[in-house]
Amino acid sequence: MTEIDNIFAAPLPKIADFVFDHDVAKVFPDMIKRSVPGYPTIIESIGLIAGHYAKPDSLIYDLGCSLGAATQSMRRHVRSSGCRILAVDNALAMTERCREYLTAQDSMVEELTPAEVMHADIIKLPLETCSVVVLNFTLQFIRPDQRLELLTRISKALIPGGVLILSEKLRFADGDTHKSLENLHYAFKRANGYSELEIAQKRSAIENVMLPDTLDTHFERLQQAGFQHSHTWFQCLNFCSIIAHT
Ligand code: GEK
Repeated sequence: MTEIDNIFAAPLPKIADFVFDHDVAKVFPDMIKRSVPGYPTIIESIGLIAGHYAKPDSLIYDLGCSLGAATQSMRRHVRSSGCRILAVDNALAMTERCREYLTAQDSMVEELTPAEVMHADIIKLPLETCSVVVLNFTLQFIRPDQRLELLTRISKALIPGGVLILSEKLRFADGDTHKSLENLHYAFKRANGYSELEIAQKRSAIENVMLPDTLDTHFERLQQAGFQHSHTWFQCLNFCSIIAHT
């Protein structure tokens, strides 16, 4: 079902801003695994963390779900009775395929937590009371001036004891640290078979679309949004994941 990512393999006359269209959706599992250090570990661990914090009869959100990798992991790990997962994305190419993946999972595994897929913009989506929210590499695609408002709505929707799992690519205020980890990230991509041209063209396509923050900015913003305590639980090179507690 999944194909090899060669979207940026040939020289492009003009590099347009990156969009989550059908071409990307088709190769997405390969693209994200070869581009994000630690992605398989993060996905498996999101299931584990959600399983630990999900309360019985509660809602779990996967916001910016893409093809639902985090949702699939949570469906396997969440064992509290009466939970359901809502996986949301504003790219139709993603939500259509995400439904197919979840149906395939249903046919292969028994006793999964029920999940629904919704095509919606998470900036406009009213959030219901919930116990776990996942933003797995999604916030970095939200306009910076809209990030605090979104996180504030999430912290208000979460029940006491609920958590947000926030994974992001990081920027570093210290130039040397930033350069060193960025270079190692390129080494990671090279080791996964991406050429110099692919790396350079992808960087140009994504630089106006995906805007990473520093870890300090994340922690300050989470506090402002109403989270009591936040800490990282994972970092590999310049990619990290945070748990924010209500
Ligand atoms: C995973 N979480 O595999 N509303 C809804 N979705 C959005 C919005 C928005 N406003 N903006 C961006 N997205 C996934 C990976 S990918 C990360 C997440 C990456 C969606 C966008 O359509 C895309 O599917 C996703 O956020 C980001 O666990 O490609 O690096």
